[in-house]
Amino acid sequence: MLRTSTPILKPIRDKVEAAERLSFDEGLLLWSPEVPLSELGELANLVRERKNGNFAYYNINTHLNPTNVCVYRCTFCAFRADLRDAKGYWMSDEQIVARGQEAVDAGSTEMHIVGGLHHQANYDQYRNVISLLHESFPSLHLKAWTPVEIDWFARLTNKPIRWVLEDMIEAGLGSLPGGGAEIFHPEVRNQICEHKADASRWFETHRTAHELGLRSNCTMLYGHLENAYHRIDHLVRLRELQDETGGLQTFIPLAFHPDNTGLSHITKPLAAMDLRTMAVSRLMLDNVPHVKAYWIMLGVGTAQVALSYGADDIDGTVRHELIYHDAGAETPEVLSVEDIRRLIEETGREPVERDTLYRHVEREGTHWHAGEPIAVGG
Ligand code: V47
Repeated sequence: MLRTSTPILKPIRDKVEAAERLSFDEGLLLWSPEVPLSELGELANLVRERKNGNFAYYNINTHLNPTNVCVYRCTFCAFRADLRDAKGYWMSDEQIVARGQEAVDAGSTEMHIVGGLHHQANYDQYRNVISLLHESFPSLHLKAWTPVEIDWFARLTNKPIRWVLEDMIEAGLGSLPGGGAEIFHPEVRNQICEHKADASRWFETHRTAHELGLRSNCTMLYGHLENAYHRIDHLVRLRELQDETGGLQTFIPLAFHPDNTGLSHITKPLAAMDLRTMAVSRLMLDNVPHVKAYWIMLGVGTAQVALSYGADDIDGTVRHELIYHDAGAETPEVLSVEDIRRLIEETGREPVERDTLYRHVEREGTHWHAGEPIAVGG
């Protein structure tokens, strides 16, 4: 029995204890300042422990952003560059292979690959990123391309999304990361990224990926122009996709970082907003197995606390992250496995290394193999 006591939370508390689904309006209520953060955290923690016990997952991973040059101008993005910008780049094959080698030498199980939509790159150049890495490092799981990129590749090739995904799978694609979701509701999306793939294209891409047997993640960018209604709308849309396909593995709430962006006048969300978003997400997404506290974005301290506010995963060692660091993130560039395990253990949770598909990793130094899939409770 929980100790929570705020009267307006009572019906919600009863439903959470009975493992019943919360409605849209109940989700909205969770954003009310009348709902104390600590009680919300307690409820989210109940769901978190029901699903994942005392485990806190991490992986050993490396990022690769093949280019920062981008035809789009999302107002929240500090990473993009124009075609003629001095900071614009496209990675050579040698640089890509060197990054793969560095990843494997560090014991990485996963390469996280996303980037810009270069004005002058053709589809084969993007495909080559995947095939080059897959052929050179077959054990490295390639979690690559958001629906924004897949949609762009469909335009470049004049083919359907399904064709692009099938072709990328043939090249070595292992799963889709959660990016490009931002806020689905057009009232916000049209203000922050009006040109790129809209919500229906995002969902079509993930639905098709799931039909083809891929797993994927999902995200929500919060703390900019959106309000509670837009956030709940976003979560409910994801919950509906998951009811349909069951292919979503992890939800990652992403706090907006304003530095060097077109929205630099906005104040970065603070820990209370981060923890409330984490908890509400865990409570609304009753059918998504994992919720991630991305330490790069939250900061290590808030990520630790988030493990008691609904999160069961902390992402990975993360080498070469650029998107958040370009936007003012002050977190380190990489954490060692010892650091990650210690920061989890300090919270009283048990660290578990997983691969991208949530299988236990058994490891001897940089040699590893994926064991049994991690069982998730109801
Ligand atoms: O889609 C861009 C966000 C996303 C900013 O799948 C920003 O495991 C805050 O999706 N402030 C890409 N956010 C990152 C992403 C991700 C990260 C970690 C793990 C996984 C996963 C996926 O980053 C973008 C956008 O929503 N973003 N700029 C910014 N200034």
